[in-house]
Amino acid sequence: MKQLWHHCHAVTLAGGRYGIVRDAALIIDAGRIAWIGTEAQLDRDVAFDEVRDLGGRWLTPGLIDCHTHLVFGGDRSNEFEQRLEGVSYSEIAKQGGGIVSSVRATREANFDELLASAEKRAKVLLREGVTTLEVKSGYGLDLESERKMLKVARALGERLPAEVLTTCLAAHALPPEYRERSDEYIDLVCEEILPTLAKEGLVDAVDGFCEGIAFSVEQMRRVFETAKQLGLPLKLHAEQLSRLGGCQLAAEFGALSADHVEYADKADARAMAQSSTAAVLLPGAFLTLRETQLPPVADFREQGVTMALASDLNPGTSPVLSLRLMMNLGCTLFRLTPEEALAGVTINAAKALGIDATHGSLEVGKWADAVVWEITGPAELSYWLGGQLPVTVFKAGKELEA
Ligand code: DI6
Ligand code: FE
Repeated sequence: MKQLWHHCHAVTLAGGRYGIVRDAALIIDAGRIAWIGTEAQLDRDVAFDEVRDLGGRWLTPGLIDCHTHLVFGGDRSNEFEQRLEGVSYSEIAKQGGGIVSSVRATREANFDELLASAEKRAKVLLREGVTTLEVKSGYGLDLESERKMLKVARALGERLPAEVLTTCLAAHALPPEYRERSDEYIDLVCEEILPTLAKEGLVDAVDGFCEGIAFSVEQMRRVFETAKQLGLPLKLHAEQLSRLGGCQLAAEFGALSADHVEYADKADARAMAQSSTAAVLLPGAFLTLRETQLPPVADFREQGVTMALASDLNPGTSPVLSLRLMMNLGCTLFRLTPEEALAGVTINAAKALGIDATHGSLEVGKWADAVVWEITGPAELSYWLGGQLPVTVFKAGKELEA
């Protein structure tokens, strides 16, 4: 099946750089981009099975949400109300709320219930052009429940017209039954949960929460050593609420990404640049927690650290259902440029997932994952605060139903 897409302006992100081809044409062959150039350069003698006139609209790579916790039981809108009344996040946690309440609800929910609620949320993301997303476990915190979450994520990948990459985040929080025994829980993660789920093919990457309220650098080092032995790529929730040294650990292990990173500094940026560890910025959590410490965007920029943007979709600190809204907040709160915001949800998000050889830009050889936007220019993608832009979405060259 050979297609021609033409009469559009393409933001290619080729080679990881922001670049525009005006009056562009693309040849799509068997779901991949076979050629891209200007309409004037197009070889008129080639025959196509299908020709699509994109009406002079803008074409971007399909959006990639590289950090979500979108599989979970229940919701925590009650805690949102409590926080508005002045109850703190840690007080709520002490009363048995917070992450632990999502753990309880996730353990209680069966596979079908988890899948149904996750699918609803994922579809909202997809409607505005997300063609690939990452889904973390981390609300199960025992072998069976972590397995259930990752199986739901795999099932989502089969049901949705989008790709789903799974990340095992068993080291997300201390399960209540391990109170005061966090090293023993890390033993369980390293000796049982990770090896078993990796063997079952449920794990594409390993993540952890390195923070005072979660796990220490030394505990995360053990998790990383285990993951490395299993041949799995690494990610880390690092420097979100304090500077513990997670970014340095992520860099030392050559992790794909360090995420949140509000409390990272210049030395962290330097180390991350050297190990090609991406910084995944999560303005939804920053906003929800009314955080004031800004991630060191200028240092990342200066050191050449890859900056991705993601939803962090989770029931506690980032009830976010729009990646485009994250582009807006990335610009407004973190002072990214609209160009950086678009790179952050395409090629740089692909780098943060280790799939940039095949995803994230409009380049020969890559999957024809793309979005057609009715906009006056690419900055408009970051400009609107919410709402929905009319789009046409292609996954591997195939148009998705609206
Ligand atoms: N960082 C966060 O902000 C969330 N997880 C994490 O590692 C919190 C998740 C929750 O409150 O449910
Ligand atoms: Fe997260």
